[in-house]
This record gives sequence, C-alpha cells and structure tokens, in this order.
Amino acid sequence: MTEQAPWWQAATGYQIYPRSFCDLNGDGVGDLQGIASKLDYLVELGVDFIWLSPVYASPMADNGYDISDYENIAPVFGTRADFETLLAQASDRNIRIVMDLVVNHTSDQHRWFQSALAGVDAPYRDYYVWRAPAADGGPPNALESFFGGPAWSLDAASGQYYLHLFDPRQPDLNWANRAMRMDIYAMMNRWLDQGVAGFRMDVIDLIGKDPDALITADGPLLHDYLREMHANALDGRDIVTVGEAWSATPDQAARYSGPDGTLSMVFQFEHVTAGWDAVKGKFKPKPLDWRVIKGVMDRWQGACQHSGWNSLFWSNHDLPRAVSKYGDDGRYRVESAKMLATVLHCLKGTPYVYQGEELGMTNAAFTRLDQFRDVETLNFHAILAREGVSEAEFLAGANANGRDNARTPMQWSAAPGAGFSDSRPWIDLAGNHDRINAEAALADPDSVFHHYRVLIALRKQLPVIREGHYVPVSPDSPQVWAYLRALGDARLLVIANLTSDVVRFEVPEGLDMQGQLVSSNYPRAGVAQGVLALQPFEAFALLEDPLS
Ligand code: TEU
Repeated sequence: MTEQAPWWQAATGYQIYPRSFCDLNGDGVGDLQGIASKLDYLVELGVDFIWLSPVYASPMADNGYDISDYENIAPVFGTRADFETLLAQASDRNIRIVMDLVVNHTSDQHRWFQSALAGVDAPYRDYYVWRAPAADGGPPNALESFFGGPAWSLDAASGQYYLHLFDPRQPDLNWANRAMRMDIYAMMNRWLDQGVAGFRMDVIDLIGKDPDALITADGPLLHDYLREMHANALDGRDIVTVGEAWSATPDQAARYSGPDGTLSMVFQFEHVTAGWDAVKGKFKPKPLDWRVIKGVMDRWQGACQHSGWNSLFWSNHDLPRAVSKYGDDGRYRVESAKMLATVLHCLKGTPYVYQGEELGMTNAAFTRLDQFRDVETLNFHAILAREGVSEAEFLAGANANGRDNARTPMQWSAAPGAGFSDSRPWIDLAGNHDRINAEAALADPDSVFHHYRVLIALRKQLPVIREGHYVPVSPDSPQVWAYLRALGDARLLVIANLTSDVVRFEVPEGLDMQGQLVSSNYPRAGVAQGVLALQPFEAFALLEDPLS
C-alpha cells in the first residue's frame, strides 16, 4: 500500500445489527454493553472497524432505521455513556466504530415531524415533503414505497399528503431545504468530533429525489448535496464513508468514490437484485446464476481498477445469509461458506463481514408467519396475500430472501439461548446453534471463523490483494470463478468451484503456477497446472511472489 493510501483500503469491516448481537441487560434485545463484551472476539477475527447499525433513539418501527432523536441512544440499547465506553474500549483495541447515518428520512416521532404536523405554516414543516392531493383527492402521484403500497400518506389535519419511500412512520426529509441540510451536517460533525470513524449512509442515493418527476434514486441534485455534505462535515477527516446506493452502476463508481468523489465507497446491489424476479421482486427469487453475479463483480472490479473504490459483501441485515443464498447450508455448509469468503476477500476493495457470516450462520427457515418481525416482510405479506399469493408461497419467498434471516440472534454458544440472551429473544433463533456457534468455531482450527481470520490477515500482509490488478480468468463458466490478481511480479490465482459437483477446470496457458497456497478449504498440493478436479465448493488462493 503506498504511504498515502487511506487506512480503510487495507481494512475489513464488521457489521453489527445491535438488537441481535448480544444482550447483557436481559431484555431479549442486544445492547451496547453486549457489543463491548465481544470486542476481544472481533480482535481475534482481525477486523478493523465496526459498522454499527442504528442505535439512536427510535420507536423501532423499522428496528432503528426510523430515528426520533439523532443525538441520543435508544434506551433499549443503553445510554450515551455506554456508547462512549464502547467507543473507548474499541479504540483501545484499534477497532474503529462507523455509525449508520439515516438521513433520507426520520421517524414520524422525531420532534421535527411532530412540529410539522401542527399545520402548513408550522416550524419544520418544510423539513419534509408535502403535496396537495391529486384531483381525485388521492395521493399526489403514483410513487410507491419500497415497503409496498403508496409512498404518500394523508395528514388529515392539513389535508396534505407527506412522502415516505419506506414505512408511513418514516417520513422523507426534504433535502431541498437548506436549513434541514445544515442541521444534518451539524449533527454529523457532533458524532465525528466524538471520535466516530465515519458513516455508512442509509439509502444515500435517494436524498436527491424529485418526487414530482417520480424520480427517487440518483436524482438530479444528489451529487450537489453530497458535495455540500463533504464540504461541511467530511472533508479533511481521517474517516471512512460508505453510501448505500441500490441504484449505483459501475459507470457511476467514480462519481461517488473517484478523485472528485465525496465518499470512500458505495454498497452497490446489482449482484443482489439480479436474483430477484423482475415483477414480483425479492419474494419471488430466481435460481442462482453465477455468470450474472461474476459479471457484476467483474464490472465493478474493472470500474474501480484505477480510480474509485469497491465495497465487498455478500450479506447484511437486509439480505439472506450468504451461505444459504450463494452456497449450501446443508451438506457443504462449511466448504461453501469458506469458498464464498475466499472469492470475496481476495478481490480489490474493502470487505464487510456481517455478524455470524464468519460462523457460516444460515437462514432461519421459519415455519409460521408470526415468527417474522421485519416491517418490509409483513407489509409485503399483506399486499401479496391480497394478490392471491398463498401463505406457503410467501413463506418460501420470505425464508429465501427475507430480511429476518440475517436478524436471528448471533450464535455465541450451544447453550439454550445460544449465549445471546438469558431471556426470550425478540426474534426466534435460527435453531442450529447447537452446532453453529462462536465457541465451537474458535476451538476448531478448521472452522469458517479461522478461514475468515486468515483471509482478513492476508489483506494486511499482501499488497497484491490490496492493490493488484484484477483479471477474470473464467468469465463464461457457470461453475467456476477463477481470477488473477497481479502486482509487479506477484500473482495471486484464485480458483473456486461454485457448485456441489466435482468440476474439472483446465488452468489456462500462462497461469500454470507454482507457488504457496495462502488459502484453501481442501488439502491440495500448492500448484495449479493442467486440468484440475475441483471438489464440491473447493476454493484456493495460490500466491506466486518471487519476493515472498
Ligand atoms: O435499506 C434500503 C432498502 O432499500 C432496503 O430496505 C431494500 O428496500 C430492501 O431490503 C430490499 O429487500 C436501508 C436499510 O438498510 C434498511 O434496513 C431500512 O429498512 C431502509 O433503508 C430504510 O431506512
């Protein structure tokens, strides 16, 4: 890494969904003290920063992504003092904390919105997006919420509709209002001045929306606002920022994270939405097509080869568990979880490990609708049921792609409550912590955990991983993902069998390498020559570096 490279280009992030991580105060919901009690576990894993999903005051309509007070901590998670203790104890361990910035919308319980409800001339009224009804008295236009249904709700007192691209309890902020923007920047600075190491920016590509033109993502003023945010809160600080941008495409990468960009990187989701039914969306998932996924990754690696920076992730709190979605959560759970880790962590960019992914935690496979907690899932169940989707069909979709899959309690041990809580948890356990848990993983040198630990360390050790050129080797294969990373004389060849079959793969001319196996999930001699018989979900990384 050249000396001026920012710290986060050699770093690995770890996402914590606080309500599901560790409950120390016995209420069945994770808390800040619980997170602090697990910092040494994160030190062992080797991660460099935590992306902490929202812990601000919130009525929890969307589990904290509906903020009612940006300055204070939700009592269910603890106190401001608990946060400051966590920050200090993480810092003592060289772990930075990045907070979740949710500024596309607030909770409807935020004082700004409550004040705005007083009338059309109320203070803060213009901090939100209000429109007169359409001629027929209905919503102003056909904008739909991402959680289903209209994106407009009527405020009967004023006869106006307000915009909410998510739940009606999450009114969109009006980014055209300069005073609102300045209040947001001031809030950001207060958290950064306290030592927060940056922000993950919730649906940041929506803040430039033009609702009258039916434009939500990537709106005309998006990058104007981001430049203003950068100038007023981010510039000159040694922080990391990652914008959640579901609309982002490779050709936009440089606008976000290039030399004239405003963010360190974005979370793009083309590899996620490629698996959704074009009409019925995520609850009607399509069969996995690795050629599409590899194509997305190839394009993003190419787009950020020389400028801009990639985030790298399989899962987060909104997505199904990686091993269930992209691997095999049955017979080959361990092998496929390791394979997914290898192919992701040898790419160029900053990897993010979602809590439990390092254990190979799986989807929940709930059998009853009353086990689901997610507002998006429950909203869509009501909508799709009205459209005739059967309970069984919806359950299958929710168990395949629903957000609750990632929100089952972290599995710390084989104890009855998985070591997550001594009380009944807010959401059911996934039901397999007897064999999938951190305690067992730490004790097993061949566990998924230790495979992640080695990969995370490799990123710090090998410049070819941090900086190397990315060359796809098997772009057209539906079964194998092979790629080369090259930096100077150093080469890293990554070959992965994406299937549960034994697959024969012919190593292309010029890539028959002698070298050192730096990562593998099967015993294999350290060469890659001729035709290889790749075992189910076999993946390895072979380093050839005359200097090593
Ligand atoms: O998610 C944005 C978002 O669009 C996703 O919720 C997406 O619509 C859905 O998961 C697709 O299935 C962010 C947060 O990550 C999410 O948890 C919040 O619910 C949402 O914004 C609103 O803040």
